Amino acid sequence: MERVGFIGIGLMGSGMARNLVAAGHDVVVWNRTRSKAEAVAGATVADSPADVAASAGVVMICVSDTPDVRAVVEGDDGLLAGASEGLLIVDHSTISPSATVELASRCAERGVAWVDAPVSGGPEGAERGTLSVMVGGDPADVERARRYMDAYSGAIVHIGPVGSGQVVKLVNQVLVVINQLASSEALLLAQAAGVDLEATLRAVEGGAAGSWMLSNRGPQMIERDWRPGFTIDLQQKDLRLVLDMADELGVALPGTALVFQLYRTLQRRGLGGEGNHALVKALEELNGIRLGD
Ligand code: NA7
Repeated sequence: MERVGFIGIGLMGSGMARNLVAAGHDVVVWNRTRSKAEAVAGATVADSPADVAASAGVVMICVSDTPDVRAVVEGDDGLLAGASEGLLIVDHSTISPSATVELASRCAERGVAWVDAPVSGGPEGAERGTLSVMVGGDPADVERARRYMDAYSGAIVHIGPVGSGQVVKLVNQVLVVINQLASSEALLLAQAAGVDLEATLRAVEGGAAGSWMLSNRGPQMIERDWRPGFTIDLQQKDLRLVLDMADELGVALPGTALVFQLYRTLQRRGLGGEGNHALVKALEELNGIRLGD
C-alpha cells in the first residue's frame, strides 16, 4: 500500500480520514484551517498540498466547490507543485463535471491520474464507513483508488470515464432535494392535521414512502435541530451545478428549480449555514404553520 494523502478535513473529510487511519493506512493530511487536520489522531499533518503530493502516492481531496479544488490542485503550493509522475488524485468533492474533465486533462499532461469520486451518505456515512461513491475514471486508476476508498465506503460504483462520477452525483442531488421537499410537505400536513409527528414518521418510513432523508432528517426536523449534515449553502452550490447541466442539455427540472428558489429565501434570511433539512422553514413561512407547535 502507498502512503495516502487527504486534503479537506471538513464535515465529510474528517470521518473519511479517520477511517483511513483506522484501516491501518499511513495517512498524511492537510487542511486550510490547521487545527482540523491536527484533530485527526494518528495522521501526519503536512504544511501544504504540495507537501502532501511530495510524500504520498494517492491523494484524496474533499473541499467545497470547483474554485477550491482548482486552488488545491493548481495553486502556488498546490498538489501539482509537489507532484511527480504516477501520482493519483481522487476528488471526493462535488464540483462541475466539465471542470473535472479539464482538470484531469491538465493533470494527465504531468503524468498525474484523476478519478472523480463524489460521495453520498452525509457525515454519518463518512464516520460509519458506509458512504456511496460514484466514480469516474480509467478502470486501472479506479481499482487503485478502490483499495483506499474501501476504508470509508459501503458501495463504490464505477460509472464510466472521468467526469461521469460528478454527473451521477448531480443526478443524486435531484433525488436528495425532492425527497427533502416531500419530507417537509408531509410533516407540515401532519402538523396542520394535529397528528403526532413521531408516530407519523414511524408509520410511514418503512413503507413505499420511506427515504433516507425522511428517516435521518425527519427526526431532526421534528426536534427543530438545524445542525447541518449538509449545509444549505453547499446544497445550493450543487443545485446550481444541476441546473447548469440541465440548461446545457435542454432538460426541464421544475421540482429542482422550485427547491433552489425556496432555499434562496432561507439564504436571504441568513440561514445558509443550517442543514438542508431546514427547507421546511421556507414552507412554514408560506403557511404560517410551525412544526412542533
Ligand atoms: P465543509 O464541512 O464545509 O468542509 C469544506 C472543506 O473544504 C474544509 O476542510 C475547508 O477548509 C475546505 N476548503 C474550502 N475552500 C477551500 C480552499 N479554497 N482551499 C482549501 N481548502 C478549502 O464541507 P463538507 O465536508 O460537507 O463537503 C465537502 C465536499 O464534499 C463538498 O464538495 C460537498 O458538496 C461534498 P477549512 O476547514 O474551511 O479551512
